[in-house]
Amino acid sequence: MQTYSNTALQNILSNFIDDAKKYHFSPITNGLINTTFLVSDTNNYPTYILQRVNSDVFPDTAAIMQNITNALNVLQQDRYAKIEFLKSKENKKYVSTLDGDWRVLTYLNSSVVYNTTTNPNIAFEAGKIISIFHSLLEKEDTTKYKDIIPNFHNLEVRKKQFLKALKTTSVEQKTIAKKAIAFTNTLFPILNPLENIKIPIRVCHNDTKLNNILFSKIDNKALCLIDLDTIMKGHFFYDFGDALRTIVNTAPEDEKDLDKITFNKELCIAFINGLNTSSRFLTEVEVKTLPLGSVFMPFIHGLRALTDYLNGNKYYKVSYKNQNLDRAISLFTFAEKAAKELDFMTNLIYYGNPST
Ligand code: GN1
Ligand code: MG
Repeated sequence: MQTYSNTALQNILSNFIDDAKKYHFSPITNGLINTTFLVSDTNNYPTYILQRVNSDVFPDTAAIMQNITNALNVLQQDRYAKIEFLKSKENKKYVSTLDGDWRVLTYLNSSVVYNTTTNPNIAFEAGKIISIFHSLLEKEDTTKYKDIIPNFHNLEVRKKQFLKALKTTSVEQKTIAKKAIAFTNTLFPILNPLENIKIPIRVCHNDTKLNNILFSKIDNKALCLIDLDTIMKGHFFYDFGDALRTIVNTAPEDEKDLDKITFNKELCIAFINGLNTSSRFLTEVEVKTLPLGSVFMPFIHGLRALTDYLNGNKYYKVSYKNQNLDRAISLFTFAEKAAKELDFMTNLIYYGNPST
């Protein structure tokens, strides 16, 4: 990862505020795409987030900022905490420098994120804030939203990318990835019922993993969703499945000890109870897709990680060579566990009555 001096970052910040020299920066490393810093003042008080957009993944920053602005305008409600992007001195929501586009947003005081949880209250709150996000955006005109990454969660397209990588990768890489490749053969067929399904298109967050939800440090209430770059059209089961895979599994998404990968029913019940607090907007066909959504999302993420491994780790930041492969096997293992719980989830979603 490229490193930046304090002065370089202060210079970028000075495009947005006058007293940039009084701030210092610490990297936030749980995102795999963008480069992010927490900006704190001389009293060590966190005040802003400064972020460089990864232009390989997100070539059109203006389109991203337009989608985010559209959504944030609607999300300004009492039950949803306000996040604001600072305008630059030239009245823009980002500035372009030689090495990319940068933006600054307000840091929410006393907030915290969790990478994983074992706390049902957190699971409940996560479900609740996702259903608030969707109920507020329910009436949005989806045609206003640009496709930031076309076919982001399109399994057919991701399958083609995977098959292409399989053809072009080395024999050695393919041998190392044998187990992960075998997994795909069992999981693809399970997802057939979601193919060509007619289902509403909504404005989705498209990256609702647990650590993209801000919680209050004081009472653990969910405040809002962060990491808004993939706000674009999608299906509700994307946001459902992405959250579920990171809440119901108490291990991180690149966990190597597969025995630690869980489908925790208590957390699942709490998450779905949280969702039910504002989920009246969901149509019958959407409700029907939810159980399989919890297999679809970990699987498609695993497939993308495996494809990136076979391609030589070009897309995701990795901290060691086989991290994408570990992530793929871990995600496939969770997808397989979720596939065994389809009846449990169906009962829970329809009757609120878990058959434990
Ligand atoms: C990427 O950068 P981050 O962590 O917010 C990815 C998501 C994956 C996630 C894996 C634009 O998000 O789709 O779920 O890594 N975002 C993009 O944790 O590819
Ligand atoms: Mg993201």
